[in-house]
Amino acid sequence: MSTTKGLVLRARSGFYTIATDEGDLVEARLRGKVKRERQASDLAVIGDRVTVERLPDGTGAIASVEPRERRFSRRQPGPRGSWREDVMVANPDLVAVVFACDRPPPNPRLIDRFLVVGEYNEVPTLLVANKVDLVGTEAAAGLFGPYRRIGYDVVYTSAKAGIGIEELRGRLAGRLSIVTGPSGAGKSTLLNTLQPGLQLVTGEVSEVESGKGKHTTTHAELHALEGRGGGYVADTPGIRELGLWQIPASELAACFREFRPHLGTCAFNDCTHVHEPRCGLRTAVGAGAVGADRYDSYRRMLAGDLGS
Ligand SMILES: Nc1nc2c(ncn2[C@@H]2O[C@H](COP(=O)(O)OP(=O)(O)OP(=O)(O)O)[C@@H](O)[C@H]2O)c(=O)[nH]1
Ligand SMILES: [Mg+2]
Ligand SMILES: [Zn+2]
Repeated sequence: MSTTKGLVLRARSGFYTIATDEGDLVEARLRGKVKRERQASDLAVIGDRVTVERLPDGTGAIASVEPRERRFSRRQPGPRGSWREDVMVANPDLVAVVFACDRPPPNPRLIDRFLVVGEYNEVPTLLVANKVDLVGTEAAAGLFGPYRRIGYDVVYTSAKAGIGIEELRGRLAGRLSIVTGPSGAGKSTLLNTLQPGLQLVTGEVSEVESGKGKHTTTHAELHALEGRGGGYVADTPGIRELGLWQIPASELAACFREFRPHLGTCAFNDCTHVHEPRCGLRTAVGAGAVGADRYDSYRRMLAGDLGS
């Protein structure tokens, strides 16, 4: 029996598709030993590097999963009212967060949650402002310009009008990335425009649903990118909420990158930047050096469903 190493492209209810280092695809299941040794949330996910034993019938068995260098995960409801970690991708080089400029309109609170999870997990985040054809470049810059000013990479695209596609291709080339964001933002349409051979299913955002989108993509899957540099990109199902997985309250403020220069200037070392006197961050918000919207996101996350 021969073994090989490979990359998990697809993981679905116990069945995995592995791109082996020998250049073929193998359908595999997990060995019982691996299931016992790892937490349920920690079983192989897309982006994991694994060792596969080749079985006589041409399928494989995953014998081990390599430790992850990075992850992008969220908090999901678990059994009996508990919470569990949902690792959306292992070892990503980039997380491309796609929001539409309209239909559905961008949700700044949700954008900030993606950015916070990216910062906490030390995964570079790219903001993709799609459907610029609906609002024009000026209005689009009004919506997403503030993120560029605080240092995030923003690409303006229209899958429909073919705008920004080469820029997006350049960002994905040679990397392992996922595209994520709300349903209906145009994630699958963008990837189809980038690489027509993918033929991903896309859906209409119906007016009846008030532009919310309807979850056309149902599972995450990594696809090999053609052309210069190669790489892999995963299309993923749209998400409504991004639960924060075990981000300590004391580390939240530092996950807002433009807050960092101000965090050492508070009177109290353990300042939560909410009610304490002589808070450097609140002073910066008052002076307009830090955006009130971002500070509002911080307070909501702090007051809401952090941690556990
Ligand atoms: N006007 C306009 N419509 C777009 C653009 N990109 C995508 N759409 C439309 O938006 C709708 C949703 O596109 P999808 O690609 O299915 O969206 P998605 O983000 O993959 O949605 P989920 O799979 O549900 O998460 C479709 O009707 C697309 O034709 C764009 O750049 N401009
Ligand atoms: Mg989709
Ligand atoms: Zn403070």
